[in-house]
Amino acid sequence: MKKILITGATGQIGTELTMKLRHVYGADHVVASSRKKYDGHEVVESGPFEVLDVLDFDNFLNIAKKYEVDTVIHLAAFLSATAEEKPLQAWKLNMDGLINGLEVARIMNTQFFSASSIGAFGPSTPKVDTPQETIQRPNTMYGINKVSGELLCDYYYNKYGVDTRSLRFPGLISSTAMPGGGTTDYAVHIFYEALKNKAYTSYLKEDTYLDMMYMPDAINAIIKLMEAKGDHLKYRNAYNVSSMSICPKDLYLEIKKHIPDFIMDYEINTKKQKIAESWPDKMNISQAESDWGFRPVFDLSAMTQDMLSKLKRKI
Ligand code: VAH
Repeated sequence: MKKILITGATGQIGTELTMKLRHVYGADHVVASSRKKYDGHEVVESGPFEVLDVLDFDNFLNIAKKYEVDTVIHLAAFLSATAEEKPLQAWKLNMDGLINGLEVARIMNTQFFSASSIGAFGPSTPKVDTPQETIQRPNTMYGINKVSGELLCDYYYNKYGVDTRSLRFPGLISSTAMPGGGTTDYAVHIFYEALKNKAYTSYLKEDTYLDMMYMPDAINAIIKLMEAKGDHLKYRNAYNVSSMSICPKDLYLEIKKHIPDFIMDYEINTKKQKIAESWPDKMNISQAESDWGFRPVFDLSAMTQDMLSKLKRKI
């Protein structure tokens, strides 16, 4: 990967990924883009930046040509909770944006990364030890977008030879950028509330298990996948990746070890609870481990310690 275009670069994954890739490959090798130019944003100030609405195919292609990119990392999308509130807009952004990116990758002969999710699974998927290949009948617009996106990536690889690569992300926890409109966002907000108010009200039930991962592990997984030899990759639609399966109570008790008077209560958001309950509790990640050496390093304890120390400095 030496000339990279990132869409959605000011989002939760995009912010941390852009900064890491600029550190690894050099700032001028990483073109960040997002729908708006947020003046002062580290991604805008630290290297090449373009305003790009991924629904504008001509602009998408022109930017790829302008910088002669060899890699497109497509992150611009609505997350699960927002997609459930605005299903038609989500279909348009998540699907038309994705196929525009795939078309740019086909025309420019670039590598192509897109983000799938545990949301690509549904209520009939095995909840524990969820296989790499299993039933995928999600009942959310976001999940339908993710399954369709995975099938499109397979299609572009098999029909046009586009070097598509993707990860089924769990909930991602970052100290850098806030999440936007996800069902798993509680796992970020709880840290801020614990530090600021020593209290948090969870919108998910205490025993709602979901796969989660600390953002540094997610960023390293993207880089490792993109640098892997193509013939090592059995799956071009997406790989299961995760580093922990936790519930709100687990996270509360771990934070409480550092902030003893931290308290948590519950006000269940039935829409988000329903989405969360349709997803697996714990995915099997062995295919990612064997095909391209996926190795997360942060468990719940290490993540909590790092998040709290980083956020203390930030708040
Ligand atoms: C969401 N954070 O909650 C995203 C992610 C696994 C969840 O796809 O929608």
